[in-house]
Amino acid sequence: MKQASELLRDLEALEREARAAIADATTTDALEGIRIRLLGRKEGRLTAVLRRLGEIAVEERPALGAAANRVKSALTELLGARAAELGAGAARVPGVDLTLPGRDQWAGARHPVTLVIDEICRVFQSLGFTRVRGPEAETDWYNFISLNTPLDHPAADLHDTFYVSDGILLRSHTSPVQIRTMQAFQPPIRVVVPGLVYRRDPFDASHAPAFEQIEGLAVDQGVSFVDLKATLAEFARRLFGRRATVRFRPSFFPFTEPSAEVDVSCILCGGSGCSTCKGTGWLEIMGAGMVHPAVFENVGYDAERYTGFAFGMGPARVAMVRYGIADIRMLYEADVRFLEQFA
Ligand code: 2NM
Repeated sequence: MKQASELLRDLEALEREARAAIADATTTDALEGIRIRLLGRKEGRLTAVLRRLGEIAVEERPALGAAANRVKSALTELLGARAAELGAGAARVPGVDLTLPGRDQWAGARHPVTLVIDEICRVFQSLGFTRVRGPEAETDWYNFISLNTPLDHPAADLHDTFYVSDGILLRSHTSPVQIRTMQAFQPPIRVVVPGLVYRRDPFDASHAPAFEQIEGLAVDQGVSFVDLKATLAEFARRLFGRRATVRFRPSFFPFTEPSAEVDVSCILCGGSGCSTCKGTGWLEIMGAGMVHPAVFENVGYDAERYTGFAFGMGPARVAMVRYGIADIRMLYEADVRFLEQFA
């Protein structure tokens, strides 16, 4: 017959060992292993002690049984508490504070200006235009002279343009790509040209030294100002909604004649006047015109045979109006808290 005192010593030793093992467990898997070794139905050490109660004298069983049950419930509670701690990530790992809040995974999002560029290009692609790109470093011939802009024109001034070296500069508009397209292909031509352009402007709320532009060009026999107006009116409806209208105001560009500033009815107030359109009901979005015959001569097109229209716009302006962004510098922020709003 087993001695009750012997069993009690085993029980106390078991409890000490078990408490230490539970406290040292660093994973829920390790903790589950400990639970099985202690309380498992077949091989659990505490289960074995309880079974051995039958080996001791009848009158000693109640006291020992009570002690065994106390140990069992104490260890069960400890296991539960440690499991909760580990589940909550509070385990002690050297050099790592697992109680800190987790970092969100962020998959990224397209930049608001990229979203607008793609939308604008898709609209023109649906109207039969092809999307093309070209170099950002250009010669002064492609950027100015071919476009009927003499180098003594204010736009070509050293103070307004980034010159790389003699006669080489960062393009101030994407028009050189239209020139290259006309040199490479005969009419009919319909292209839309997105890309970065560079101007020596101070970086402030409404200017940036590098910004995205989208220009377009259509050339064929018999292309008229009516085609220009109809194309841009349909563009405005497809981009801004069926109720959008356009307004043409006389303007001047060296490479078009006649030239116009093109306004779109305000997308926020619908034309009644608000803070975004400064009470006018109109947003100044585009410039446009009929391609100057001198430009056609410069690319070797017969200016008697062909006519064409061209236009240009700044997608950053559209993005700012659409998304309510007050300062253009926000568009150059790398802060994901800004970018993830457009995800
Ligand atoms: C604009 C406004 C008006 C334009 C002209 C040409 C070219 F190459 F055909 F002559 N490309 N783009 C043009 C005309 C651009 O941007 C405000």
